[in-house]
Amino acid sequence: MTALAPDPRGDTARAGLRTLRIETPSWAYGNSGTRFKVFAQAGVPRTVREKIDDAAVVHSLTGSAPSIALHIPWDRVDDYADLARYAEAAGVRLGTVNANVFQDDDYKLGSVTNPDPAVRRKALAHLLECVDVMDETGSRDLKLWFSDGTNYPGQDDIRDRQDRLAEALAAVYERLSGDQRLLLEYKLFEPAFYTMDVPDWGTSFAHCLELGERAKVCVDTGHHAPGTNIEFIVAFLLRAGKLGAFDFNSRFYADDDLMVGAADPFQLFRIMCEVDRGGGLDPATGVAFMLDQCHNVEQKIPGQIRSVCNVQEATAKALLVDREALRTAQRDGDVIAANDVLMDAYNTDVRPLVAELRVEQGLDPDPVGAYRRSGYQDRIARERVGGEQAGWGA
Ligand code: PSV
Ligand code: MN
Ligand code: MN
Repeated sequence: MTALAPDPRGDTARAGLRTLRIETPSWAYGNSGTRFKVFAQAGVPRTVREKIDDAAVVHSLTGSAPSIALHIPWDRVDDYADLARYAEAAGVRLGTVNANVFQDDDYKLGSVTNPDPAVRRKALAHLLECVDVMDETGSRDLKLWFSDGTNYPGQDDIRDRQDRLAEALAAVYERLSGDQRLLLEYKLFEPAFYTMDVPDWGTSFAHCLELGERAKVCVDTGHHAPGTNIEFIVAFLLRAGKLGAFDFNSRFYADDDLMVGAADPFQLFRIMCEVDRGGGLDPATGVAFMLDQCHNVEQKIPGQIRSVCNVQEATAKALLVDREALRTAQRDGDVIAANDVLMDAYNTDVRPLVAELRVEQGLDPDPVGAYRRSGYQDRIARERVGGEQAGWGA
Protein backbone atom coordinates (compact mmCIF):
# COMPACT_ATOMS: atom_id res chain seq x y z
CA MET A 1 0.00 0.00 0.00
CA THR A 2 1.42 3.38 -0.89
CA ALA A 3 1.38 6.04 1.79
CA LEU A 4 -0.74 9.08 1.04
CA ALA A 5 1.34 12.09 0.03
CA PRO A 6 1.25 14.93 2.57
CA ASP A 7 -1.50 17.32 1.65
CA PRO A 8 -0.87 20.60 3.49
CA ARG A 9 -3.49 22.60 1.60
CA GLY A 10 -6.08 19.87 2.10
CA ASP A 11 -5.27 20.02 5.81
CA THR A 12 -5.69 23.80 5.79
CA ALA A 13 -9.03 23.40 4.06
CA ARG A 14 -10.21 20.81 6.56
CA ALA A 15 -9.09 22.92 9.50
CA GLY A 16 -10.88 25.98 8.08
CA LEU A 17 -14.10 24.06 7.51
CA ARG A 18 -14.06 22.67 11.03
CA THR A 19 -14.46 26.16 12.47
CA LEU A 20 -16.79 27.59 9.79
CA ARG A 21 -20.22 28.46 11.22
CA ILE A 22 -23.17 29.48 9.10
CA GLU A 23 -26.29 30.96 10.66
CA THR A 24 -29.66 30.17 9.12
CA PRO A 25 -32.52 32.70 9.20
CA SER A 26 -35.85 31.91 10.83
CA TRP A 27 -37.68 33.35 7.85
CA ALA A 28 -36.19 30.84 5.44
CA TYR A 29 -38.31 28.11 7.02
CA GLY A 30 -41.66 29.84 6.54
CA ASN A 31 -43.69 30.27 3.39
CA SER A 32 -42.43 32.99 1.10
CA GLY A 33 -42.99 34.19 -2.41
CA THR A 34 -43.08 37.24 -4.57
CA ARG A 35 -45.57 40.06 -4.69
CA PHE A 36 -47.45 37.91 -7.21
CA LYS A 37 -47.98 34.76 -5.18
CA VAL A 38 -46.90 32.91 -2.09
CA PHE A 39 -46.98 29.16 -2.73
CA ALA A 40 -47.80 27.46 0.55
CA GLN A 41 -45.72 24.38 1.31
CA ALA A 42 -46.75 21.47 3.47
CA GLY A 43 -45.10 21.22 6.87
CA VAL A 44 -43.81 24.76 7.26
CA PRO A 45 -43.47 25.96 10.86
CA ARG A 46 -46.45 27.40 12.69
CA THR A 47 -44.45 28.83 15.55
CA VAL A 48 -41.00 30.18 16.30
CA ARG A 49 -40.25 26.96 18.13
CA GLU A 50 -40.97 24.96 15.00
CA LYS A 51 -38.62 27.21 13.03
CA ILE A 52 -35.99 26.44 15.65
CA ASP A 53 -36.71 22.71 15.26
CA ASP A 54 -36.08 23.01 11.53
CA ALA A 55 -32.87 24.96 12.05
CA ALA A 56 -31.77 22.24 14.47
CA VAL A 57 -32.31 19.64 11.75
CA VAL A 58 -30.13 21.66 9.36
CA HIS A 59 -27.43 21.81 12.02
CA SER A 60 -27.66 18.15 12.93
CA LEU A 61 -27.10 17.17 9.30
CA THR A 62 -24.41 19.70 8.39
CA GLY A 63 -22.67 20.17 11.73
CA SER A 64 -22.05 23.77 10.68
CA ALA A 65 -25.23 25.74 11.30
CA PRO A 66 -25.42 26.04 15.09
CA SER A 67 -27.50 29.22 15.30
CA ILE A 68 -30.72 30.70 13.98
CA ALA A 69 -31.30 34.39 13.30
CA LEU A 70 -34.49 35.90 14.66
CA HIS A 71 -36.62 38.59 13.09
CA ILE A 72 -38.62 40.86 15.33
CA PRO A 73 -41.64 41.09 15.22
CA TRP A 74 -42.03 37.97 13.04
CA ASP A 75 -40.53 35.90 15.85
CA ARG A 76 -41.88 37.88 18.77
CA VAL A 77 -42.55 35.82 21.93
CA ASP A 78 -43.31 36.70 25.53
CA ASP A 79 -40.26 35.09 27.03
CA TYR A 80 -37.02 35.18 25.03
CA ALA A 81 -34.93 33.60 27.75
CA ASP A 82 -37.28 30.65 27.62
CA LEU A 83 -36.97 30.57 23.84
CA ALA A 84 -33.18 30.57 24.17
CA ARG A 85 -33.43 27.57 26.51
CA TYR A 86 -35.72 25.84 24.03
CA ALA A 87 -33.19 26.42 21.24
CA GLU A 88 -30.36 25.12 23.35
CA ALA A 89 -32.28 21.95 24.15
CA ALA A 90 -32.96 21.51 20.42
CA GLY A 91 -29.24 21.82 19.72
CA VAL A 92 -28.94 25.35 18.38
CA ARG A 93 -28.45 28.88 19.67
CA LEU A 94 -30.45 32.04 19.04
CA GLY A 95 -28.28 34.26 16.85
CA THR A 96 -28.54 37.64 15.23
CA VAL A 97 -31.58 39.75 15.97
CA ASN A 98 -32.99 41.39 12.85
CA ALA A 99 -35.04 44.51 13.40
CA ASN A 100 -38.05 45.31 11.28
CA VAL A 101 -39.00 48.93 10.71
CA PHE A 102 -40.48 48.40 7.28
CA GLN A 103 -43.85 46.74 7.71
CA ASP A 104 -45.97 49.37 9.35
CA ASP A 105 -48.19 51.97 7.70
CA ASP A 106 -46.40 54.67 9.67
CA TYR A 107 -43.21 53.93 7.76
CA LYS A 108 -44.50 54.90 4.34
CA LEU A 109 -42.09 57.84 4.20
CA GLY A 110 -39.37 56.17 6.22
CA SER A 111 -38.67 54.90 9.71
CA VAL A 112 -35.67 56.46 11.44
CA THR A 113 -35.32 58.96 8.60
CA ASN A 114 -39.01 59.88 8.45
CA PRO A 115 -39.64 63.64 8.38
CA ASP A 116 -42.12 63.19 11.26
CA PRO A 117 -40.31 63.02 14.63
CA ALA A 118 -43.10 60.91 16.16
CA VAL A 119 -42.53 58.19 13.56
CA ARG A 120 -38.79 58.39 14.14
CA ARG A 121 -39.36 57.92 17.86
CA LYS A 122 -41.54 54.88 17.20
CA ALA A 123 -38.89 53.32 14.94
CA LEU A 124 -36.13 53.98 17.44
CA ALA A 125 -38.20 52.43 20.21
CA HIS A 126 -38.43 49.25 18.15
CA LEU A 127 -34.68 49.16 17.57
CA LEU A 128 -34.07 49.58 21.29
CA GLU A 129 -36.60 46.83 21.99
CA CYS A 130 -34.48 44.60 19.76
CA VAL A 131 -31.48 45.26 22.00
CA ASP A 132 -33.66 44.27 24.99
CA VAL A 133 -34.36 41.02 23.15
CA MET A 134 -30.62 40.50 22.62
CA ASP A 135 -30.05 40.95 26.34
CA GLU A 136 -32.45 38.08 26.96
CA THR A 137 -31.36 35.76 24.17
CA GLY A 138 -27.66 36.40 24.65
CA SER A 139 -27.34 37.36 20.98
CA ARG A 140 -24.23 39.25 19.98
CA ASP A 141 -25.47 40.98 16.84
CA LEU A 142 -28.22 43.41 15.98
CA LYS A 143 -28.75 43.62 12.24
CA LEU A 144 -30.27 46.78 10.90
CA TRP A 145 -31.65 47.05 7.45
CA PHE A 146 -33.67 50.15 6.56
CA SER A 147 -36.13 50.29 3.73
CA ASP A 148 -35.98 54.08 4.14
CA GLY A 149 -35.60 56.22 1.07
CA THR A 150 -37.49 58.30 -1.44
CA ASN A 151 -39.16 57.65 -4.75
CA TYR A 152 -39.01 61.09 -6.31
CA PRO A 153 -36.46 63.89 -6.58
CA GLY A 154 -37.42 66.57 -4.10
CA GLN A 155 -39.58 64.24 -2.01
CA ASP A 156 -37.42 64.84 1.07
CA ASP A 157 -34.09 66.36 1.94
CA ILE A 158 -31.37 63.78 1.31
CA ARG A 159 -28.95 65.36 3.75
CA ASP A 160 -31.48 65.79 6.56
CA ARG A 161 -32.31 62.13 6.22
CA GLN A 162 -28.65 61.26 6.76
CA ASP A 163 -28.66 63.40 9.93
CA ARG A 164 -31.78 61.60 11.20
CA LEU A 165 -30.23 58.24 10.41
CA ALA A 166 -27.01 59.13 12.23
CA GLU A 167 -28.99 60.27 15.26
CA ALA A 168 -30.96 57.02 15.50
CA LEU A 169 -27.90 54.86 14.96
CA ALA A 170 -26.05 56.72 17.69
CA ALA A 171 -28.91 56.14 20.13
CA VAL A 172 -28.93 52.41 19.37
CA TYR A 173 -25.16 52.18 19.55
CA GLU A 174 -25.21 53.87 22.93
CA ARG A 175 -27.60 51.20 24.22
CA LEU A 176 -25.29 48.25 23.35
CA SER A 177 -23.41 46.50 26.12
CA GLY A 178 -21.02 43.59 26.67
CA ASP A 179 -19.94 42.10 23.37
CA GLN A 180 -23.01 43.34 21.48
CA ARG A 181 -22.51 44.75 18.00
CA LEU A 182 -24.51 46.73 15.49
CA LEU A 183 -24.45 45.50 11.88
CA LEU A 184 -25.57 48.00 9.29
CA GLU A 185 -26.80 46.46 6.06
CA TYR A 186 -27.06 48.39 2.82
CA LYS A 187 -29.19 47.90 -0.25
CA LEU A 188 -29.01 49.61 -3.61
CA PHE A 189 -32.73 50.02 -4.22
CA GLU A 190 -36.13 48.64 -3.29
CA PRO A 191 -38.52 49.42 -1.82
CA ALA A 192 -37.38 52.99 -2.50
CA PHE A 193 -36.53 53.63 -6.12
CA TYR A 194 -34.91 57.07 -6.22
CA THR A 195 -32.76 57.23 -3.08
CA MET A 196 -32.14 54.67 -0.40
CA ASP A 197 -30.77 56.14 2.82
CA VAL A 198 -28.21 53.32 3.12
CA PRO A 199 -27.70 52.37 -0.51
CA ASP A 200 -24.14 51.07 -0.51
CA TRP A 201 -21.19 49.83 1.53
CA GLY A 202 -19.60 53.28 1.55
CA THR A 203 -22.58 54.83 3.31
CA SER A 204 -22.74 51.99 5.79
CA PHE A 205 -18.98 52.14 6.34
CA ALA A 206 -19.05 55.89 6.97
CA HIS A 207 -21.83 55.59 9.55
CA CYS A 208 -20.08 52.65 11.22
CA LEU A 209 -16.81 54.58 11.42
CA GLU A 210 -18.60 57.48 13.06
CA LEU A 211 -20.30 55.16 15.55
CA GLY A 212 -17.22 53.26 16.69
CA GLU A 213 -15.63 49.87 17.12
CA ARG A 214 -18.81 47.84 17.68
CA ALA A 215 -20.47 48.99 14.48
CA LYS A 216 -19.73 46.93 11.38
CA VAL A 217 -20.97 46.58 7.85
CA CYS A 218 -23.18 43.70 6.74
CA VAL A 219 -22.69 42.68 3.12
CA ASP A 220 -25.80 41.11 1.64
CA THR A 221 -24.59 39.54 -1.58
CA GLY A 222 -27.87 40.33 -3.34
CA HIS A 223 -27.88 44.06 -2.61
CA HIS A 224 -25.60 45.47 -5.30
CA ALA A 225 -25.87 46.71 -8.83
CA PRO A 226 -25.24 44.00 -11.42
CA GLY A 227 -21.54 43.62 -12.08
CA THR A 228 -20.43 45.08 -8.73
CA ASN A 229 -17.17 43.56 -7.60
CA ILE A 230 -18.25 42.27 -4.19
CA GLU A 231 -14.91 40.66 -3.38
CA PHE A 232 -13.28 44.07 -3.63
CA ILE A 233 -15.71 45.40 -1.03
CA VAL A 234 -14.92 42.42 1.18
CA ALA A 235 -11.17 42.96 0.87
CA PHE A 236 -11.53 46.68 1.63
CA LEU A 237 -13.78 46.21 4.66
CA LEU A 238 -11.66 43.44 6.15
CA ARG A 239 -8.57 45.59 5.82
CA ALA A 240 -10.40 48.37 7.64
CA GLY A 241 -11.67 46.00 10.35
CA LYS A 242 -15.24 46.84 9.42
CA LEU A 243 -16.61 43.67 7.87
CA GLY A 244 -19.13 42.43 10.41
CA ALA A 245 -21.22 39.93 8.54
CA PHE A 246 -22.51 38.43 5.35
CA ASP A 247 -26.07 37.85 4.35
CA PHE A 248 -25.49 35.14 1.77
CA ASN A 249 -27.84 34.48 -1.11
CA SER A 250 -27.54 34.53 -4.86
CA ARG A 251 -29.17 36.53 -7.53
CA PHE A 252 -29.59 36.70 -11.25
CA TYR A 253 -31.23 40.13 -11.37
CA ALA A 254 -31.91 42.03 -8.14
CA ASP A 255 -32.56 40.95 -4.54
CA ASP A 256 -33.54 37.46 -5.67
CA ASP A 257 -32.67 35.74 -2.35
CA LEU A 258 -31.93 32.46 -4.13
CA MET A 259 -29.69 29.78 -2.69
CA VAL A 260 -26.16 31.04 -2.21
CA GLY A 261 -23.73 29.67 -4.75
CA ALA A 262 -26.53 28.65 -7.10
CA ALA A 263 -26.43 31.54 -9.54
CA ASP A 264 -22.72 32.25 -9.50
CA PRO A 265 -20.52 29.81 -7.59
CA PHE A 266 -17.41 31.46 -9.00
CA GLN A 267 -18.37 34.77 -7.39
CA LEU A 268 -18.89 33.03 -4.06
CA PHE A 269 -15.43 31.46 -4.42
CA ARG A 270 -13.87 34.86 -5.16
CA ILE A 271 -15.59 36.32 -2.12
CA MET A 272 -14.37 33.49 0.12
CA CYS A 273 -10.84 33.93 -1.27
CA GLU A 274 -10.85 37.52 -0.04
CA VAL A 275 -12.38 36.49 3.27
CA ASP A 276 -9.53 34.04 3.74
CA ARG A 277 -6.92 36.53 2.54
CA GLY A 278 -8.15 39.08 5.07
CA GLY A 279 -8.22 36.61 7.96
CA GLY A 280 -12.01 36.57 8.07
CA LEU A 281 -12.22 32.81 8.52
CA ASP A 282 -10.61 33.14 11.91
CA PRO A 283 -13.59 33.24 14.28
CA ALA A 284 -11.68 35.83 16.33
CA THR A 285 -12.14 38.33 13.48
CA GLY A 286 -15.85 38.24 14.24
CA VAL A 287 -17.17 37.93 10.69
CA ALA A 288 -20.61 36.35 10.89
CA PHE A 289 -21.68 34.15 7.99
CA MET A 290 -25.44 34.13 7.63
CA LEU A 291 -27.92 33.04 5.03
CA ASP A 292 -30.61 35.50 4.01
CA GLN A 293 -32.74 33.54 1.59
CA CYS A 294 -36.27 32.64 0.71
CA HIS A 295 -37.20 29.31 -0.78
CA ASN A 296 -40.22 30.13 -2.87
CA VAL A 297 -40.35 27.08 -5.10
CA GLU A 298 -37.93 24.59 -3.53
CA GLN A 299 -38.34 22.92 -0.15
CA LYS A 300 -37.11 25.00 2.74
CA ILE A 301 -34.99 22.65 4.84
CA PRO A 302 -33.10 21.00 1.97
CA GLY A 303 -32.72 24.50 0.50
CA GLN A 304 -30.95 25.62 3.66
CA ILE A 305 -28.87 22.44 3.81
CA ARG A 306 -27.78 22.85 0.21
CA SER A 307 -26.87 26.48 0.88
CA VAL A 308 -24.70 25.56 3.85
CA CYS A 309 -22.98 22.95 1.68
CA ASN A 310 -22.43 25.51 -1.08
CA VAL A 311 -20.71 27.89 1.35
CA GLN A 312 -18.59 25.03 2.67
CA GLU A 313 -17.51 24.04 -0.84
CA ALA A 314 -16.64 27.59 -1.86
CA THR A 315 -14.68 27.99 1.37
CA ALA A 316 -12.83 24.73 0.82
CA LYS A 317 -11.82 25.87 -2.66
CA ALA A 318 -10.67 29.23 -1.32
CA LEU A 319 -8.57 27.45 1.27
CA LEU A 320 -6.98 25.29 -1.43
CA VAL A 321 -5.49 28.34 -3.12
CA ASP A 322 -1.73 27.94 -3.06
CA ARG A 323 -1.00 31.25 -1.37
CA GLU A 324 2.75 30.92 -1.73
CA ALA A 325 2.59 30.20 -5.44
CA LEU A 326 0.13 33.05 -5.82
CA ARG A 327 2.44 35.51 -4.05
CA THR A 328 5.37 34.41 -6.20
CA ALA A 329 3.43 34.79 -9.43
CA GLN A 330 2.11 38.18 -8.31
CA ARG A 331 5.58 39.37 -7.33
CA ASP A 332 6.98 38.15 -10.65
CA GLY A 333 4.22 39.92 -12.51
CA ASP A 334 3.22 36.59 -14.06
CA VAL A 335 -0.42 37.33 -14.67
CA ILE A 336 -1.28 34.01 -16.27
CA ALA A 337 0.42 31.98 -13.55
CA ALA A 338 -1.31 33.96 -10.82
CA ASN A 339 -4.69 33.45 -12.42
CA ASP A 340 -3.86 29.75 -12.88
CA VAL A 341 -3.30 29.38 -9.15
CA LEU A 342 -6.79 30.65 -8.42
CA MET A 343 -8.41 28.65 -11.19
CA ASP A 344 -6.65 25.45 -10.09
CA ALA A 345 -8.26 25.81 -6.70
CA TYR A 346 -11.64 26.73 -8.13
CA ASN A 347 -11.61 23.79 -10.53
CA THR A 348 -10.82 21.27 -7.80
CA ASP A 349 -13.70 18.97 -6.95
CA VAL A 350 -13.84 19.47 -3.19
CA ARG A 351 -16.91 17.33 -2.62
CA PRO A 352 -14.87 14.28 -1.55
CA LEU A 353 -12.91 16.42 0.92
CA VAL A 354 -16.05 17.90 2.47
CA ALA A 355 -17.77 14.50 2.54
CA GLU A 356 -14.75 12.96 4.25
CA LEU A 357 -14.80 15.68 6.86
CA ARG A 358 -18.47 15.01 7.57
CA VAL A 359 -17.79 11.33 8.09
CA GLU A 360 -14.98 12.28 10.45
CA GLN A 361 -17.54 14.33 12.41
CA GLY A 362 -19.94 11.40 12.55
CA LEU A 363 -22.25 12.92 9.93
CA ASP A 364 -23.72 11.51 6.77
CA PRO A 365 -21.49 12.48 3.81
CA ASP A 366 -24.59 13.58 1.89
CA PRO A 367 -26.70 15.89 4.11
CA VAL A 368 -29.46 16.54 1.55
CA GLY A 369 -29.81 12.80 0.90
CA ALA A 370 -29.77 12.13 4.63
CA TYR A 371 -32.57 14.65 5.08
CA ARG A 372 -34.65 12.97 2.37
CA ARG A 373 -34.11 9.59 4.01
CA SER A 374 -34.82 10.88 7.52
CA GLY A 375 -38.60 11.01 7.15
CA TYR A 376 -38.64 14.45 8.81
CA GLN A 377 -40.31 16.13 5.84
CA ASP A 378 -43.18 13.62 5.81
CA ARG A 379 -43.60 13.95 9.53
CA ILE A 380 -43.85 17.76 9.54
CA ALA A 381 -46.14 17.66 6.51
CA ARG A 382 -48.45 15.38 8.48
CA GLU A 383 -48.20 17.09 11.82
CA ARG A 384 -48.01 20.79 10.99
CA VAL A 385 -51.23 21.95 9.51
CA GLY A 386 -51.65 25.64 8.64
CA GLY A 387 -48.00 26.72 8.58
CA GLU A 388 -46.92 30.33 8.68
CA GLN A 389 -45.90 32.80 6.09
CA ALA A 390 -42.35 34.01 6.66
CA GLY A 391 -43.39 37.66 6.69
CA TRP A 392 -42.40 38.31 3.08
CA GLY A 393 -44.31 38.55 -0.14
CA ALA A 394 -47.96 38.69 0.83
C1 PSV B 1 -34.61 43.02 2.62
O1 PSV B 1 -34.02 43.20 1.39
C2 PSV B 1 -33.91 41.96 3.41
O2 PSV B 1 -33.66 40.88 2.52
C3 PSV B 1 -32.66 42.44 4.05
O3 PSV B 1 -31.62 41.83 3.36
C4 PSV B 1 -32.71 41.97 5.47
O4 PSV B 1 -31.52 41.41 5.88
C5 PSV B 1 -33.76 40.90 5.38
O5 PSV B 1 -34.63 41.41 4.43
C6 PSV B 1 -34.52 40.66 6.62
O6 PSV B 1 -34.98 41.86 7.21
MN1 MN C 1 -30.14 40.77 4.00
MN1 MN D 1 -32.52 41.46 0.83
